[in-house]
Amino acid sequence: MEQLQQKLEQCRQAILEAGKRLLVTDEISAEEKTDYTNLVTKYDKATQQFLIDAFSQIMEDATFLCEEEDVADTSGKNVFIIDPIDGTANFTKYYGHSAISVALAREGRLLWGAVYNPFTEDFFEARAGEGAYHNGKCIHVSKDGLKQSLVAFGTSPYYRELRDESFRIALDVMDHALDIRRSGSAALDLCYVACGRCGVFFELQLSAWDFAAGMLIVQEAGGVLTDIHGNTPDFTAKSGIVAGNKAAHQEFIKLYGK
Ligand code: 2AM
Ligand code: CA
Repeated sequence: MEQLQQKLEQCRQAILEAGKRLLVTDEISAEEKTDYTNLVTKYDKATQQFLIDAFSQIMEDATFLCEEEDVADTSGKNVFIIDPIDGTANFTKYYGHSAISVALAREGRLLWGAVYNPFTEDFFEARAGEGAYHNGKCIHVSKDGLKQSLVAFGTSPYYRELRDESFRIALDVMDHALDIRRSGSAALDLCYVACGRCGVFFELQLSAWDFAAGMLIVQEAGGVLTDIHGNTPDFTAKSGIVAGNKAAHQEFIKLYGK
């Protein structure tokens, strides 16, 4: 246990160091992946490689499921699920709202999740069974019902066919909630649910690296995270995501669940 604690501290330090390297002021040029909204920069790739190298040194038998470069091996004892920059579009615009997202899974269970926004130095973290933390302080989801809540959402930019449905729900939920927010980082949206800033977050399709770390952080903060049908998603696969405090999540699923 003590040894795991030490290893997680080393992982934390690697994430902080990777974050420092994202505080760039020179020109960020982006390459298109599948289309003009699906961007990657040399920073996404460098951050991913830096973290893979660091975590491989820290944990024996580590394998990786990552957003960039088709890295997808979940066969190891320790599986790291990494989005090197969640919110790349924001990053290319110096928007200050992007995060490194890292989950560690063992034997099919999430063991640790960390989401770090280096621009604001917000470090969200959770360890299974031990609560969720924001910069070292224990966090909890809010107690607000939907009517009193901000609802964060994403538009599944890589799935154009989900755009109308995403906005239909967002438009409709404005009549049931305090207001809506679209931040550009699903990992941070999940952390905002975990610390009570938002009552609900939804996005109709996300990849494992967008939500695995945030999933554990929401759950450990006392929240609920399901797919749009109300089922627990597989954190190594693509899924629609609805996260919230229990009451607001339930109201949301009742209104928009399939
Ligand atoms: P990414 O930057 O790692 O790809 C939110 O909708 C999710 O979609 C984010 O987690 C973000 O992850 C992704 N995304 C991709 N393109 C986007 C865009 N143009 N604007 C906002 N989010 C985008
Ligand atoms: Ca990314």
